[in-house]
Amino acid sequence: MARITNLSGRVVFDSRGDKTIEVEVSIDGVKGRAAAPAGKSRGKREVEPYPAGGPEEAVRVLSSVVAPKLVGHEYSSFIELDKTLQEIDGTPSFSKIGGNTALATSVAALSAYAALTGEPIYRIISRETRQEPGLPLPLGNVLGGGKHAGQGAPEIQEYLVIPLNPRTIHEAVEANIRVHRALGEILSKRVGGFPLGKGDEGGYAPPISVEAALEAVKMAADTVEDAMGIRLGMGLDVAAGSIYDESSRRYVLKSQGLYLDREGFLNYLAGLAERVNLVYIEDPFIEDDPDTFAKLRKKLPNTLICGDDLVVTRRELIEDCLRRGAINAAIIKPNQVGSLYLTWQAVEACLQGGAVPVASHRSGETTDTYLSHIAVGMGCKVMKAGVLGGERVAKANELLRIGEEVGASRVRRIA
Ligand code: 2PG
Ligand code: MG
Repeated sequence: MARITNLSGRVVFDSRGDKTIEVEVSIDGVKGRAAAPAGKSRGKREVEPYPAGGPEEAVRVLSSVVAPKLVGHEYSSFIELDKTLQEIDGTPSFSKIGGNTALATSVAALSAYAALTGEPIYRIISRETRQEPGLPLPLGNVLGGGKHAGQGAPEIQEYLVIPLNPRTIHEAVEANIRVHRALGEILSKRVGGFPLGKGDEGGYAPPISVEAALEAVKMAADTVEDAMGIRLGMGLDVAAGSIYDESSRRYVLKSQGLYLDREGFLNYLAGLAERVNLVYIEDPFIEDDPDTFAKLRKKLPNTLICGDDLVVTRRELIEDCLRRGAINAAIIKPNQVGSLYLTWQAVEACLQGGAVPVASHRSGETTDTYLSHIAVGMGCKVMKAGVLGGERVAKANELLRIGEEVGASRVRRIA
C-alpha cells in the first residue's frame, strides 16, 4: 500500500527571479518535492500555468481543491495520478488548478514514491513507458538572443551545440562546456566593450548580428572538435513567433537588415543551414504555418526540423505535423501540458512516428533535476537544458549520476 499522506505547496523563485510553485507530497510519510519552470517565449496552445491570480493563488487552490481529493489517495503510477489530476481540474487547459501546479504535484508524488521504494525516478518511468533507460545527447545554447536577452543581442533566440558521437556522457557534457568557454574567449576578443553578459539561459548575449553570432559559435565548436576529437553539430532555436511582425507578415532580423516573407525566410534559413551545417533548427516559422516547416524539411533532409510552439508537447499536434511532413523532431516540455502522462503521450507519438523527442528545460528554471529522469526514462534522444548556470548544470550533472547506473557510454544517437 502506498497512500498519499500529505500534500502542501509554497511559492519559491526560479532562475529569473520570478515566482513559481513548489509542491511537497508525502507517500506513507516519505516526502518528495518538485517545482515548476516557466517559459518566456510561449506557444499559444500551451496550458495555463496558473489559475488567474498566479502562483500564490495556485498554492491556495492546491490546499483547498487538490489536497482534499488526493490525501488518502492510493498511489499506483504517475499515469493514474495524472489522470486524477486532470479530473480534479476538469478543464482542457488546466485553467482551474494550473498546469504548473499539476506537474509539480505529479513529480513530487513520483519523487516520494521513488524515495519510498528506493528506486530512481527514471527507472520507475521507464518501467511504465517500457523504454530501455539510455542517456540523451545534451543540446545546449552557448549564445542567446531574442526574448531571452537584452537589446542589441541577435534576434534569433538560441545558438546551440550538440556532441554527435561522444564516447561517454561525461565527454558530451564537457564538450558543450568547453564550447561555451571557447566562445567567451572569442567574444571577448572580437566584441569591443562587451563584458560577457549572459541571457536567461546562461548563453552569452553579445551585441552582434545573427550571422556573426553563428560564425563565432562555429569557431568555438571547431576548436573543441579538434581538441577533443569529437564531432559537434550546431543548431538554432529561431523561436520564430518572437521575430514575426504580424502586420507586415514578415520575419524581421534587424541586425541583418532583413525583412522577409515566409518564402524569403525559408531560403535564408536553408542557406544558413548549408553554410554552417546546422543539424538542428527549432521553430523556424510561426506556429500556424506547418506547411512552410514541411518545405524546409524537404530542402534540408539531413537536418532535424523541430517543433516547439508548433506542437506544445501535445500528441495530437505532433501526429498531425508528422503526417504533414512538417517536423522530424519535437520539443518535449512537461509544463506545456501540465502532466507527465501527457508528456509521455507526446514522446510516444514521436517514437512511433520516427521523430526525435527532445526533452527541454524552460528559460525560467529551478535546480530540480527531474527533466533528466524524464529524458532517460521516456526514451528522449536529446535533452536541451542549456550549458552553464547552476539550474542548467544541475540537469547535466544528474545525467552523469544516472550514467553511473545505466552505463556512461549508453548515450543515444541521432545520426
Ligand atoms: C524555448 C524555451 C527554452 P521558453 O523556446 O525552447 O529554451 O524558451 O522557456 O522561454 O519558452
Ligand atoms: Mg523553443
